[in-house]
Amino acid sequence: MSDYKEMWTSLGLDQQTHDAVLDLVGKTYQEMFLSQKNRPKGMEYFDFVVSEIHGLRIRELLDAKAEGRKVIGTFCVFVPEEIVLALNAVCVGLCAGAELGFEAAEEYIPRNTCSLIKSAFGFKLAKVCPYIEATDLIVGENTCDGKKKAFESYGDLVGNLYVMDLPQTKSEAGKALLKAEYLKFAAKLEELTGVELTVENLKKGIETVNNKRKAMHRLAELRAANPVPISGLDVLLANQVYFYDNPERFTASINAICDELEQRIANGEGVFPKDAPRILLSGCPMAVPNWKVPGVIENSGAIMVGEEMCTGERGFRNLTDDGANTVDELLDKIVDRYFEIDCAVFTPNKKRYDHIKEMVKKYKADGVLHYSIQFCQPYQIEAMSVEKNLEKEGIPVLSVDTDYSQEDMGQLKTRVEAFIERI
Ligand code: BJ8
Repeated sequence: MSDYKEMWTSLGLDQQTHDAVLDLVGKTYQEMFLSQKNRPKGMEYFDFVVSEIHGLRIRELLDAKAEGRKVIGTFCVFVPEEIVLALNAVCVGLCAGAELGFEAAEEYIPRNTCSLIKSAFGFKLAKVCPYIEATDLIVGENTCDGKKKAFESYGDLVGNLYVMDLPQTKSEAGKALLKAEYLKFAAKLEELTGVELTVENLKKGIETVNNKRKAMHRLAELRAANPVPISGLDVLLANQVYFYDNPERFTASINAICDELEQRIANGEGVFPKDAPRILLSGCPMAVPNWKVPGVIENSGAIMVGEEMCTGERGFRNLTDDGANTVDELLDKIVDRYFEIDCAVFTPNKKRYDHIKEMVKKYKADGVLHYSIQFCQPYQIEAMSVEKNLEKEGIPVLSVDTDYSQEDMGQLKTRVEAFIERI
């Protein structure tokens, strides 16, 4: 670790607060992940990744920069990684999942802003995120009102923000807007990287990201088994690491875990007993180290069998078709792929309800826990429709609103335990 101190100082981090953050992540990880029983051996890779979360990966990013590659930070699964990779840049997710620097953040955004947005400000203001500091460009997006307005002042804070406009309806006009925005984004990145989009580099970018998604599809499908061969916490962690790890190495690690899980299934081996209650998690994204609700679920004897969220199936679900012969046609294929994302900022958003039901069936879930971050209106409002829609069909739903604090742990546990009794 002492090895990295110099690197962190050069990035302008506040050493004391940063040490405290790493300490907290390490302790929480120990309690929630390393204490699990019968974990797949392949998860050792992710233990290593988390232990090096601000170490080795940051060094890799800085090495890439020294070779002339650019680092692009993102906050949303609408940012097309295919284009970033095609232009020889590196893509890293910047969402944070801890309550840090919130008081300072409230100088910029109101107290009743969702924790995901607040932590973006908090991590920057507290000088604890080497990913933010390593970026050449940060991409914001006009999705929910909270993000859209917050990015106005976030831009002043970070100084390298680019904001992408995004549609709010699944209409032809909406699709045309997405295409126009992806064209602008590509031009911006071409200017930044000095690389031009070609059919070859775009196809290569598509292939790399699709491989990552295919590995996640494989992992997801193995969770339909009974007993389930891997905990939901471990899969959520993989989903979180998905956003900042080297894509090829990540894909290989997930495929290695899948090989191991296939063997476990053949042996009838699981992490929880056969017939343990199965829960599908649905709702807002969960960034590292936001493991509170999953931890409560799995410590109460139920197992998570799927995540209908951007750090889950909403993020990796669709592949990009590379069957085209010009850059413009390939960009159309990319637009087609991203336009399918059923984020709650879209209206109407009926397909999301259908997808939740599909996932319940596919992963044989006994119930759905809908998770909304407090003050997230799009997901809080959709939570009510999800509940009505699913309960009508006999699928039990528990809707939970929470933030990044630990204060409601007791209350959460009581509600989750009562829900598990009901399913
Ligand atoms: S595609 S879910 S990553 S916008 S939790 S900041 S919605 S108030 S994160 Fe998202 Fe893209 Fe949609 Fe996915 Fe606003 Fe809600 Fe906060 Fe949110």
